[in-house]
Amino acid sequence: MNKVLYEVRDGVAVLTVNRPEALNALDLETHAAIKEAALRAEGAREVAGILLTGAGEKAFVAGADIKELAAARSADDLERLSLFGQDVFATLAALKKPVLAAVNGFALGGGLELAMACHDRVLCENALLGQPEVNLGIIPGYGGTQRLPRLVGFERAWSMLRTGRPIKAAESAAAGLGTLLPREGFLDAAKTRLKVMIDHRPRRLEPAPLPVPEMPPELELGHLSRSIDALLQAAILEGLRLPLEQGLRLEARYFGACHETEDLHLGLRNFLEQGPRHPAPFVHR
Ligand code: DAK
Repeated sequence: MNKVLYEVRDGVAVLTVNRPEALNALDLETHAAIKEAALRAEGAREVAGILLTGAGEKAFVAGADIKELAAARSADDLERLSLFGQDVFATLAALKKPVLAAVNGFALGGGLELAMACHDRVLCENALLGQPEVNLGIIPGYGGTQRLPRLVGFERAWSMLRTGRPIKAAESAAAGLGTLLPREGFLDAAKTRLKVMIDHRPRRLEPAPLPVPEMPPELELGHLSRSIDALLQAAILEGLRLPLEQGLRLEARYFGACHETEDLHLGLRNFLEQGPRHPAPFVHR
């Protein structure tokens, strides 16, 4: 089965991530298929803009494929996987034709990072957006620590990243993540929005360093891993002082460092054995 569907109509290439049985979670094959489809659309004379969405009613993309992630054997493995994903997302971000993410449901973890790598986003009213990685004993590895603060501002991103709590479509839109659209006729309205982007130059994410407060706010983290939180804080605070590209490389290194903690293994095993709703028994090491 094709993991990314490719369809061109009226000058728009619609790329649909197509793993509805796993809520369109991104495994390596899907990453590669996204890159291939994006480059195909960029090279196609009949295509003026690209719409990226998820198959089914429920999800845009519910994250990286956690089962695949749990199979990584070392920090180097993880850093390599992270750089692979970042390369796919960098390809999307650098396309000359405008790329709009049509976020039609869950956009979690790697799913939100994928949407943020696009040039803009429309958010269906049923969408839920977040970076829940800390629940799994990891930090975002596909650009979330660097792109989210640049889109929604430091304080909101600091809270979303460190607590893992998702936000609904209306709040996401108010925060600057995209434009809210009704469920009825969502994809057609998304295409109309993309046509506006085709006629004007799409805005690009500001790659300059982002100022960070000297004393970032304290947060209540409950059961979440303090060792993972320390790596996450460092990735955010050190990364944002750098231009985007260097910040992304730094994030990949901190992502790899999660492998040295006990909490990564506890968090991933907990997800595989108990599912997403059972809090992991983190030991903060
Ligand atoms: N990976 C793999 N399978 C997933 C998945 C995921 N991220 N999300 C959902 N699924 C699967 C479920 O396991 C389930 O499969 P079966 O049990 O039916 O075989 C199926 O999709 C339907 O899910 P649910 O039954 O749970 O559906 P519900 O509607 O009840 O719940 C939910 C929907 C989205 C609230 C729930 O599925 C959920 O919380 N899912 C996990 C969300 C999440 O934590 N996302 C991942 C965040 S971590 C990396 C760099 C970056 C990353 C990874 C690696 N490298 C450098 C390697 C990023 C990591 C993330 O994205």
